[in-house]
Amino acid sequence: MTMNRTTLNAYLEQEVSDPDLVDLIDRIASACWKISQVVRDAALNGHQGQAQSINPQGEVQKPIDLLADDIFRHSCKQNDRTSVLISEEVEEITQLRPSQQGDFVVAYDPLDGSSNLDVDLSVGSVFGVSRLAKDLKPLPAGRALICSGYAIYGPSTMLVLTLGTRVVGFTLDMGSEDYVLTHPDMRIPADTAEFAINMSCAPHWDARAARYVEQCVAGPDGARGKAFNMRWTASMVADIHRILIRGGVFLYPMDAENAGLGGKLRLLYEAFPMAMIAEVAGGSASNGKADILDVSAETPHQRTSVILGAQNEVQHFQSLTL
Ligand code: P6P
Repeated sequence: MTMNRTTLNAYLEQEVSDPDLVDLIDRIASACWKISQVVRDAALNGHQGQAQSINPQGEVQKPIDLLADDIFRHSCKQNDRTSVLISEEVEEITQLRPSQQGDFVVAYDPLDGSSNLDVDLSVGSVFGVSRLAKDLKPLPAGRALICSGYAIYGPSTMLVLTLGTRVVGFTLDMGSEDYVLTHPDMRIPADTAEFAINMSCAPHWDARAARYVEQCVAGPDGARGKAFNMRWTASMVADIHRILIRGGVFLYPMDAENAGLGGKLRLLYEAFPMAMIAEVAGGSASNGKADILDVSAETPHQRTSVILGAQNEVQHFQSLTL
């Protein structure tokens, strides 16, 4: 039985009226295809190990992070209306063309979770597309995102994106080099019994995060009345993808080690795109106090805590008063 093959191009032609936006998403998809090839051949081409340069987060940049950024940047530049690029790998905001000639803003993490590459675990790229605000403020508002998505480079390469009404997943057909629609409506159930958190941060959590996890691991006789499973891949894309496939909740709560920085994860090119995807898929995304999409972006590499996924779990976390 042959699958009804809806390709990414056919989907975009049907769903997006702005040809320039279709072109931009197409180019981002093409960049992710190229990055998937670089990721697959990393060990063969000496792209593992560490570079000498340091990214805005103060982390040692691996050569492949830089390569992925070049690929992403080059692709977005080919779009006639992309005006601003905001990349995890570059300190400054890149103004490609004056606002009169372009209005798309692309905030992206070209290779998220790259520390997993050396051990052959899934990594990904994350992106959020918005239009320049009227005041030309280059930093987008979360609720102004027009398209968010990620690519996951795992056993298969998938591109998951939303334009605001549905979350759809395309699987890369290596033979035809098409992205084929395989997940036409990805949803996050309101309840779950699976949480994702880096447990080694426990000594640094605030009381609420500690209480939430304590309840999760207390089992059926505990306050939650059910047993929870736990996963942590140290790759946000992989953890969020699992939640979109089988439900769950992802937590990177504030901890004493990251409090001075505002959190571990980055607002513009990790939390905002994933929050839009989560909300459109019927889930929630909070910084522990407010919806992430309502947080105001003041600096390009601003950080945040993230509680994202099953709506009732996010609400339960926020309801824990201590
Ligand atoms: P930790 C990867 O570096 C990342 O930005 C996210 O993809 C991931 O969820 C998190 O950091 C992992 O953090 O503390 O487990 O290394």
